[in-house]
Amino acid sequence: MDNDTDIPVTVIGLGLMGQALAGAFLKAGHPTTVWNRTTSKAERLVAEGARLAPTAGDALQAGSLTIICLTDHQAVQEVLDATEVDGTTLVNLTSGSSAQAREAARWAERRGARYLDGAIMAVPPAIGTAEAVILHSGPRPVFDAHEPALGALGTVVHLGGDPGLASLYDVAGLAMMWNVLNAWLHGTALLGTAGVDAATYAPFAQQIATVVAGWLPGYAEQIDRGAYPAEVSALETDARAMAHLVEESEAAGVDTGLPKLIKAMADRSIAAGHGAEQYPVLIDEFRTPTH
Ligand code: FVH
Repeated sequence: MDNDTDIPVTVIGLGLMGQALAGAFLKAGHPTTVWNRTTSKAERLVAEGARLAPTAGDALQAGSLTIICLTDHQAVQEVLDATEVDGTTLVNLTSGSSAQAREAARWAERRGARYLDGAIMAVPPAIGTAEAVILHSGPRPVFDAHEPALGALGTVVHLGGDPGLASLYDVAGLAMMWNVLNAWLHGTALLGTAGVDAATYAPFAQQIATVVAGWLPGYAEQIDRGAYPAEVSALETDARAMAHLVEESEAAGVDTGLPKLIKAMADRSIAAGHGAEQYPVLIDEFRTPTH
């Protein structure tokens, strides 16, 4: 394993994220070559010591490791299709679906490149700090060989050999984030009708979120076992409280879409005979979608 910070690296794509990635490599001491369609975005990095390559192909040849961070996979194909990638190592941190990641991995293999897909779970200012978690998936030996250099970007994790895993974790994390935020916004709207402002509700909501987060390992165990004994509460008890949430929302003139969706899932599960089981039995509703 090479852990020398003089390993030359390349960053293709200098949007907000690509600039942060290249900046972190430079700060860690890596000779850094950059390329971007709009060359002016390289100016600050060049002033900091980066080399601006005239073409993407030239940039690829300069680094023993190339990070790609563009808008989407289509942009990646547009840039790489006309470029020689044989013998290079590509780490594609562009957001996309798991299917796109797997297709990109097959494409790279056909063209003779080593390929890791990745997902950045951070915003640009966090890049280069331990707070920036960057997920990778694809061949483990490729990750191991480049982990020291990748480590300049943040906390790097390898999830497994399936190149689609990083994208799947990415969307799973986003689902968590948006569902938590939407639940909080819903509660904030409800309490707002009684004159409670968002800042007053926030600490209470934060406490609930923390308590619920603590349930996850035990619930995960039930899901993995496929057995859902009601240890603390039965689904039919939850469903009665869900009805209150729908009623309160209707009465307050707050949007009922989310609570009705949650209640419909519970109702379907109860109708299928799972009312006496515990909440995570709803996993089956997600596994057999009606939408
Ligand atoms: N910014 C963030 O907080 C998030 C955090 C989580 C993950 N993302 C993903 O990172 C990818 C890039 O995001 P970004 O924020 O850097 O995006 P932009 O600032 O809009 O930069 C886009 C770059 O892509 C280049 N580009 C787009 N299309 C093409 C193309 N057809 N050919 C060549 N380059 C292309 C664009 O070039 P230019 O417009 O400057 O010439 C930028 O370099 C993204 O997947 C996020 O989901 C970031």
